[in-house]
Amino acid sequence: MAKAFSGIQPTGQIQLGNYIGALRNWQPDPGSFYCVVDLHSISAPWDPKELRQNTRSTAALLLALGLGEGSHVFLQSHVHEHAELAWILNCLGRMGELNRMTQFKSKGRGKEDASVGLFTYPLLMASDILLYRVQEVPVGEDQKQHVELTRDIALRFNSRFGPVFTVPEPRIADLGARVMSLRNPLEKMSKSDPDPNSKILLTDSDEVISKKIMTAVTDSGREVAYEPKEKPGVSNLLEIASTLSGEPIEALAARFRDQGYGAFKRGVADIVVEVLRPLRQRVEALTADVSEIDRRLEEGRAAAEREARPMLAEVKEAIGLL
Ligand code: ATP
Ligand code: LTN
Repeated sequence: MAKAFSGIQPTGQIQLGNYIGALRNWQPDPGSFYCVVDLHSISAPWDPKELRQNTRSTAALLLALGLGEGSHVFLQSHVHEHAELAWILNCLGRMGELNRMTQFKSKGRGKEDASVGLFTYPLLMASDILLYRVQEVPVGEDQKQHVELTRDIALRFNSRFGPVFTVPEPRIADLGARVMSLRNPLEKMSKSDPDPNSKILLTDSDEVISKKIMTAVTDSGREVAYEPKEKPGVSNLLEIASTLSGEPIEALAARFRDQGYGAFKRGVADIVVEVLRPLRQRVEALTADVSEIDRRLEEGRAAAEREARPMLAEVKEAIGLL
């Protein structure tokens, strides 16, 4: 069984793309760690009150998914080894390689008021991963480049200072690794998109989910077919329905081919509603008891520290810090 590490930012309410591209593929295996990366989320402007709320609600979701039983759920800022290793990796990472990160290019490059943290963000992510000696990092497509940078840093460190780090692999699903916005199927669905109709939140009611899917932007024509280039809107809905129902995409497309977009969207909405309802109910039950969430995060912190502390000590020793 491969050990995994992954993280999610408390930058807003969790959206369907997070679930399909990442959370759904996080397994509660012993030795795996799943982290609410609160320090990453302050690389863009934030409101303290919202950060507190989003951190708790994101943690509640991970716990509702059962990731605190077997595997561990914790907050990044609770384990100071992350920030400390990040400084060391800041001194090993190179300007050139960080400049090539597409996430930085789209969010920060050329903006005088972008934070320095937005630029060095991938090295904090490398620290998260490398502290836990994991083999796998289950993420959506947009994070692949950051995991590859983590591999490069680990290999560079090991060749210079000895075999300290485990070199991890990204684990990216074949289908659903890039769920697109419901308003613009050429852009990825994103928590921080200000348009509420662009994304389905895991907290949305059945009615709201149905309405958002019924009004999703589709393509010209009326035939339902999986053609991501020519029909990005319809293909996105097919991917969502297929990943959530387990029904192969060709079978779904064949079933709805000649029924028109209205009937197709109703079918997709029913699938999404059925999958999200029980999850939403579990989250609501858990959110009612804040002290229980905090207690379980404390357990996660203790487990994370048991791994991170000796790892950081090994790094410090290897690089010559007394
Ligand atoms: P933000 O809007 O703040 O950038 P985000 O919605 O992109 O947030 P992250 O916290 O950056 O979400 O990502 C958490 C995980 O969800 C990552 O593994 C990321 O690859 C995955 N993910 C995010 N959006 C999508 C999407 N649209 N499709 C598939 N996976 C996604
Ligand atoms: N950068 C990631 C979040 C993240 C992460 C990690 C993912 C921070 N640390 C470690 C996997 C492993 C993002 O989703 N934006």
